[in-house]
Amino acid sequence: KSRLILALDFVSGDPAVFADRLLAALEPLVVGVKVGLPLALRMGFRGVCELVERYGSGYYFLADFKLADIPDVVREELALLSEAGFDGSIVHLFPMGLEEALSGVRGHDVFGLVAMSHAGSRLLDEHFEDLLRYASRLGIRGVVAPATKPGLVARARAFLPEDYLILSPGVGAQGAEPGSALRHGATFEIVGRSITASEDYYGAAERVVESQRRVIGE
Ligand code: BMP
Repeated sequence: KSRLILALDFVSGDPAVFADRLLAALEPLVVGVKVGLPLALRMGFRGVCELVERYGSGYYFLADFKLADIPDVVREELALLSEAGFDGSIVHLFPMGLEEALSGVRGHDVFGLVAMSHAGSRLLDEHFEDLLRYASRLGIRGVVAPATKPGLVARARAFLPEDYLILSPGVGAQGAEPGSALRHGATFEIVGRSITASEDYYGAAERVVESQRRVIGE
């Protein structure tokens, strides 16, 4: 239906009511929902699990807890997130040593973070090539690469195996134009505040999807 993944970080009012309203309305436009610590801390992990259960048939649920621990702990975290109903998880790659932890993960996608969207992430940027190489060795579902640094998205696309997905945050609130990451080789764009903070969240999502369609149609 689109290439739009909604980042559900910032909520107003009762978090369960807010999330319910958005997810019930946006299903025709949004393919996936990314949930991380902000929502879990607001509504409790049980509340998050209820959302996953209620809307899991309409959306791909991506757990974004940016796992970055010793491999045994990452393995346990992935098993628990999978058990909670999430379809995939975002994992930091810089701790490395993840081969064995990931080899046991079945039926749950793993996305490795290879760069971040904010300007100050210099240390990660310096190791971008290493992280890409590591990501491609791991045999995972894909990577997260920033729409705000389109050159990196293009390099990721050129370097990674063809079947790797590239998820790109940084569209909207962080300045990248909707569709711009797709143009540089991303598979999906992750968009949060420009939709969730809009009074007209449906219209905001529609505008993102329209821009994406123009790029895909090019
Ligand atoms: P927003 O569109 O509101 O800026 O949200 C972007 C989302 O993508 C947030 O959930 C953030 O955690 C995530 N993200 C990011 O912005 N940059 C990255 O490099 C990696 C991310 O996961």
